[in-house]
Amino acid sequence: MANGAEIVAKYLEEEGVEYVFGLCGHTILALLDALAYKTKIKFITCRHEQIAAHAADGYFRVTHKPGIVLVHVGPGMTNAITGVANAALDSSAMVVIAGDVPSFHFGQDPHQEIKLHLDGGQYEIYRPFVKRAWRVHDVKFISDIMARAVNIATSGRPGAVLVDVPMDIFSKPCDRSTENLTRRKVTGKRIAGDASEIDKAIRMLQAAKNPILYLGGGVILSDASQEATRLAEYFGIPVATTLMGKGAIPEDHPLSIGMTGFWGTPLANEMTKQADLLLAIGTRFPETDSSSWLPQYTFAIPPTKLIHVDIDPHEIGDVFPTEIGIIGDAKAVMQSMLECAKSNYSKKDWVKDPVVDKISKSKEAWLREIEKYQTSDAVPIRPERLLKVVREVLPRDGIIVTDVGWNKNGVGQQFPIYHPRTHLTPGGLATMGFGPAAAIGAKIGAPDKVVIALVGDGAYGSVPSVVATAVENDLAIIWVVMNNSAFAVIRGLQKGAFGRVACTEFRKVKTGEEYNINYAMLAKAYGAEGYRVENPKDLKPILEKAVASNKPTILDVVLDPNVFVPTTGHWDIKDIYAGEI
Ligand SMILES: Cc1ncc(C[n+]2csc(CCOP(=O)(O)OP(=O)(O)O)c2C)c(N)n1
Ligand SMILES: [Mg+2]
Repeated sequence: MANGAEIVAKYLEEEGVEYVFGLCGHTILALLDALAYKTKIKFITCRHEQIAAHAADGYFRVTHKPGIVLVHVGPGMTNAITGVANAALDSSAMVVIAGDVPSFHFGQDPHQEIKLHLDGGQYEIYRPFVKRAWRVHDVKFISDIMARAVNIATSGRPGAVLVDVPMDIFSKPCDRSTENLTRRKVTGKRIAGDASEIDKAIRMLQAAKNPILYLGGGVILSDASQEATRLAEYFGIPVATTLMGKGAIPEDHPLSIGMTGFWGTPLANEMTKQADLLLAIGTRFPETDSSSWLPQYTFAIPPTKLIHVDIDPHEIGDVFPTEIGIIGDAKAVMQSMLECAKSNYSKKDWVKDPVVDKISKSKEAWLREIEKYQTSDAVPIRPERLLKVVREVLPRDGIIVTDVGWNKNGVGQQFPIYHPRTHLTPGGLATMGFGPAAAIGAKIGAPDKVVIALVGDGAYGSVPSVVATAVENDLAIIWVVMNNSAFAVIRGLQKGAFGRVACTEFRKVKTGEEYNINYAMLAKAYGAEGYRVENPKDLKPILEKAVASNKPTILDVVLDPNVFVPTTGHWDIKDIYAGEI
């Protein structure tokens, strides 16, 4: 007879799970044993549960298979929260399995129980961000709950779920059969949109003078890039994206105008603002992509008319009034839109359309503005130069993982992405620490692709042990650390609003002297390769060498700390600091 842990392990294996990310604790030993000795599943030991959750998130983003996280009660569960909430907000499918204190000791202060408001109630702290949190009360329900957990995490708008298992339940024998554990699987996930609304939408699109197709992360989640490109090409519609939507259409496509918002491209902000019709697919119009929703910067809705397609009804009409709001899967809806277009209208000969010329001229003008920095030989190195070199070395289908800071904002604006699922970034929660850790899951999910994590020194310093997991598992990840001895993006906002600096730079407190960490030496201490780069001319050969070596490597790049990503949109926090709104 199998016990609870063996049933979970068997279920995961039947479900096709190959990796579980986590960190041990006494409440999960039964499951660790079952995974190791009763299945082929590999447990990826991380040195912190936040890292494990980000790694599972990165794995999902690259493979679209749910990320499975296994953590211990108490500090294990609480450490994982940041990574789970980050995944939840970016709609990554994730199943968190947590060991809990023995069920018959609930309320008795067993080791690591938190019960200030509820006996045995610590799993409740996940409720605000998971789609569902289960507590397994009886071992006979464990297989059903696991199947429902995977269904909920992976269906509709993907997200995170929690299965909390008191440790005695892992060890309880269960006489329920372990055959056909996955019989409850959802097998068809494409929710079609309302045909008459799609028909109306296509009529509006055909009649529009200067429409824009606006693609969010939902397009990538739905694997709908081809449909998006075809739809854009059918009507010759320029395409803008959110940060999470980058790569939904190749950014060197003649109709691509880049990312919108605070750190967006000037062209994307200008064209979305002037559009008479916006067809938005799979986006929640987040604040930074929408310039705090102020009409003078990115979106002026109204007068722009909005057609909004999303799988989650909560998003329709949430921030902007909507002409047509369609609930449905991005790929299914765009397929129907294309069919509707083909039966009613002929394809536009968009290649010679003046808008294509306008896009290309504007892109060239923007490039001319940043080119001098991209080719600058200045020491310390300009961040633009580093981004340019990383893009040149990274294959078209290579994966770039970013964090928060110059890396995220700069990549959003100045780093073209050509394929879906090759740009991984913490969109919603904007979590410092995501980039270094998500790269682990990305490389495990796509072992044949080059994976570069472009991250700040603040971010790398918050999760330095990621490299240990890479060395243990032979993961040839390259972390390019943008080392500027500061939480520079926050310091930039601080300087702009307060005119002076406090607590945003890395300095020795007594002397005020700069405190700069050598991450190349840290890499070597962990048994990885490490290079410190101070001269821009060394960047390319060293990065190429790192790619060719196929070993975990840190490139510690000393950067000019006083360069900011140009902002072409708006963020109202400056007005908030000034007490003006
Ligand atoms: C966990 C977490 N804490 C704080 C923040 C606020 N924050 C946003 S960017 C940033 C600075 C990041 O510094 P670094 O990684 O060195 O990148 P840089 O800005 O220097 O390019 C901070 C602290 C955050 N996003 N996440
Ligand atoms: Mg920094």
